[in-house]
Amino acid sequence: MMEGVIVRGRGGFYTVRDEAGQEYVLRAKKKFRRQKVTPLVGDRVLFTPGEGKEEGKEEDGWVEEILPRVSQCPRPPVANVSILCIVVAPAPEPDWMLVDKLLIFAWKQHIRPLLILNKADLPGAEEAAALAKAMYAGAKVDVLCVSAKSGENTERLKACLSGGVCCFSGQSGVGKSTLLNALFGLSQETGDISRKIQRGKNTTRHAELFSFGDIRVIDTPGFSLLELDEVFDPVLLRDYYPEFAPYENACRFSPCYHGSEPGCAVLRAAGEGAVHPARLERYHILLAECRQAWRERYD
Ligand SMILES: Nc1nc2c(ncn2[C@@H]2O[C@H](COP(=O)(O)OP(=O)(O)OP(=O)(O)O)[C@@H](O)[C@H]2O)c(=O)[nH]1
Ligand SMILES: [Mg+2]
Ligand SMILES: [Zn+2]
Repeated sequence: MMEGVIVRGRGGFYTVRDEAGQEYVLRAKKKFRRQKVTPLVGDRVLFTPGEGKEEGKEEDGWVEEILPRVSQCPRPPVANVSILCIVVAPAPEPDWMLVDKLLIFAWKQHIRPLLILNKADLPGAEEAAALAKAMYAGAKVDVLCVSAKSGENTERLKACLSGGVCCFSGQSGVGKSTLLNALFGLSQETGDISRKIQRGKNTTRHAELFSFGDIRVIDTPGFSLLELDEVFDPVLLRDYYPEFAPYENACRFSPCYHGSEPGCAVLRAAGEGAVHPARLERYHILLAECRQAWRERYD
């Protein structure tokens, strides 16, 4: 058997790239379905290549084993990511709740997040960048302002991407594919925002992994809805807000959800501006959702 990485998957066929850069189109063994395991882009796999077919068309080959995953994102569904690049832009208007949820997924999976504000050339970019930095400084999330169009900071971004698989994710139209095209000279399809809204569709339809020396990046389709679909004890939610940590021991109650408890040090810190009020407000919305899902978990 050979070893490789799934670089794309379409209609039940998986393209696997081996160490030498050779690609094989394979099907997944039936046992994966029985095990309720879906092969994902980024998976390291063992495979048997097909025989007697032209290059790239070895459709009688098989993905035999999926090697243990280091991480697995529910959305976008990719495996073995070590850096999650969350891309936002002044247009389309940033959905910060989506960013918060992606941060929770990243930290749960021990993936390092990086917040990228693209389209720094557009009006409103400075305000959006200032807001992002203010909101996420306490959580120690790096914010990098770039422009795929003008090339501003693209070299700095590139320098952040080596040493692991980086997944570009975020809303449709923020410029994920345009950025990767600019960074690596790719020619992936990109689409203008008004057309996207009319069609209600993504330009990028499938996740794909690209390698450039020691840099590996995954481009993914944008999305706007993200559920915290994994039900977990609401008391754990606060662990994904690193900016709460310095205050937590000072709360009157233990455990404290930092909801509306009297003597809550996190609420006090937010009142004093030490925790960003918008982050706390969105945390409260997620906490309510999380509590409801937890109550209904056996229904
Ligand atoms: N002004 C400006 N426009 C940009 C920049 N980067 C991307 N765009 C434009 O934004 C639009 C959307 O870009 P895409 O790269 O298709 O966006 P995407 O995030 O890949 O979208 P999906 O594939 O649908 O998820 C295109 O019209 C791009 O030309 C930028 O830095 N500045
Ligand atoms: Mg795209
Ligand atoms: Zn508290």
